[in-house]
Amino acid sequence: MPIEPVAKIWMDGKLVDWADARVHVLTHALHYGTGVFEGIRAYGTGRGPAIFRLEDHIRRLYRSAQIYLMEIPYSPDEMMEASLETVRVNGLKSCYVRPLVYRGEGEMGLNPFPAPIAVSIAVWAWGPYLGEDALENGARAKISSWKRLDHNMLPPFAKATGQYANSALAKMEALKAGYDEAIMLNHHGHVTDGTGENIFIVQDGALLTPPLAEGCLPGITRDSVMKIAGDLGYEVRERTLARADLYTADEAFFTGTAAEVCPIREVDDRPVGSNGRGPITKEIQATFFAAVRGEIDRYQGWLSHVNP
Ligand code: PPE
Repeated sequence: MPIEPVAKIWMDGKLVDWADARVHVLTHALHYGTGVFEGIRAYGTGRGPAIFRLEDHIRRLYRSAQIYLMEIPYSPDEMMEASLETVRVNGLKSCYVRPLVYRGEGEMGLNPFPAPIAVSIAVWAWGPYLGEDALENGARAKISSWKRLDHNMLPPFAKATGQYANSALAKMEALKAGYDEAIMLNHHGHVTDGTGENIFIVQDGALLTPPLAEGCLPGITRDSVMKIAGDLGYEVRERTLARADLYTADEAFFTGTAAEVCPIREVDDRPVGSNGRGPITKEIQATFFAAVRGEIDRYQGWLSHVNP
């Protein structure tokens, strides 16, 4: 679905009209993938919209920039304030928030250093990433023939624009084959991530997710779910997963800012558990949605309210 324009986008310190938020065709990042970004969501709460784990997302943005030797010309506090302001001025009850730091126009060639650093923050309304039906009944996933990025090739801990060509190849392959999402293995054949999600399985009542060093993005939803599951009394372990662990799991689900907590009902045509949303997935999903909407006191600290 095409995104619905909003009023304003934050660009290099100023709010500009949606239609004016444009870049030149010789923008360095457009040619060489030299950008880092974040994906954040704001949810409606009893006190108006609140951005979920804003500080953690902005911290990860600075880590991505650090990996790519990019100096962000604003402080983390300024980036947080600008994110809140962009949500506020557009008047949306809930939305996705996309800060982007990229090499702009003025220089071409593979040396990125001379290209100036530009910063933008856009917001838009974004519904369920893998569809409403998948949130309830589960997504159908396929192991990709495309391997996930390796630490010494393109560091999976960075959320960099160019790295997503890897995800796009895997996503297209899965969609063309009739699946909703791809799951990528690393060069050892271990499970890493979906194209834009971390992965959990439930086995004998415990939650298992691959250790980050396997090549996962250090997901903030992953971290939230680990905390929520622990608080609900479940054992949570980081453990290397092989593809057959997915085939034989009692339950499986994706986590991500865009994907939220989304059950996986099938992997490579094998039904996972009951071939739908499992009971533990359902409980964690419900708790997650209550937390982001400000309905659970112990998780209030994760919210940054847009209207103080
Ligand atoms: N792994 C990958 C590869 C990934 O891109 C994401 C986020 C995650 C895990 C989950 O991380 P977190 O959002 O912090 O829980 N993917 C973002 C981009 C989606 C897009 O299509 O764009 C997101 O969910 O915002």
